[in-house]
Amino acid sequence: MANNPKQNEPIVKHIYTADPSAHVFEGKLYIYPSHDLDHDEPSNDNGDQYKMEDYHVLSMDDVNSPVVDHGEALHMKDVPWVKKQMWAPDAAYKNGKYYLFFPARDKDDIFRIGVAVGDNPAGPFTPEENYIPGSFSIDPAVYIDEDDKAYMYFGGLWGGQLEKWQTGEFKDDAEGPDPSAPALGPIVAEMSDDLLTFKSDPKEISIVDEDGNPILAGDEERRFFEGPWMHKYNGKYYFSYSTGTTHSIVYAVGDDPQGPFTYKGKILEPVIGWTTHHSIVEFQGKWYLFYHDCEMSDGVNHKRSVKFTEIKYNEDGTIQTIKPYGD
Ligand code: FUB
Repeated sequence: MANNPKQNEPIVKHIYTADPSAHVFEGKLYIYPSHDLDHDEPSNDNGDQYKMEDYHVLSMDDVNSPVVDHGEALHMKDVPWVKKQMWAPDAAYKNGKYYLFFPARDKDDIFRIGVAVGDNPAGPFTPEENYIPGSFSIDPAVYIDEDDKAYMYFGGLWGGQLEKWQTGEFKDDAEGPDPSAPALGPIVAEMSDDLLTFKSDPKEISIVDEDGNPILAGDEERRFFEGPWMHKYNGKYYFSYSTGTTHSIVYAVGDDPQGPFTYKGKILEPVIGWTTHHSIVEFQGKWYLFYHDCEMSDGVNHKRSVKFTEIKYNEDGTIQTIKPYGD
């Protein structure tokens, strides 16, 4: 199935897609989205409406080419540890193999992060028997640095269960910090060379303001909510994420892939729909933001569509804020 998208339009219209992780593999753009199901059940703050069951991989030869849907690359029925809700995935290439990383609820209803391996960027992918030991919460993003070290960033509040892990163990009734306390940070773990396990224990990332003070939990315009992404630009590490309740994609910059990161600003203003989730990729000399919104479904939060648009940097390395529907 092929669709010829323009920027800021759904890249495919035959299925609902969300949470796009874009990568350049074998000279093409590959997009790893969530596959939203077309149902009419009610929504809640726990995200039960996001009941995705499989992944499709999309690709484009270039940004003016048709988008190819390579079909189902992984279904939850083939993943022994998964009970439900295959949420935002990512992919990586290493050691001649392609890796699909994905969060899902395990048989105890706890979000974990799994990995599946294949020979082709479009899949199919063969899942590991169990989730990555020590993994928790949602929204994995794997970044491989120029020195070949690989890091997984992950975490998400509310339905993503990050609040429940503050003691290092899952506590079902745990609440987030007081608004005046530092916000919960996203999590990073260095990965083993085969990308199947964590080399070190996952640790919390610090995001600070321009004075070096931690961003507070009550600072909902700037605190991390979900959807981490890492990219490098001019030798600096750009850590970007969704602010959830205030619906923006924002970013913070640092000198180390594991942080700390200093908050810099907004990349994407709110889109139609509650969630916002993105990735950033350099392709053929330009930088692109892949994101999603609910325009095609007239605002149904769990029926989202992936779009993309070019991003521009200022001379000082800051990113120009995108208004998804113009001025
Ligand atoms: O797609 C389900 C969840 O919605 C993702 O994991 C979040 O990032 C949000 O986009």
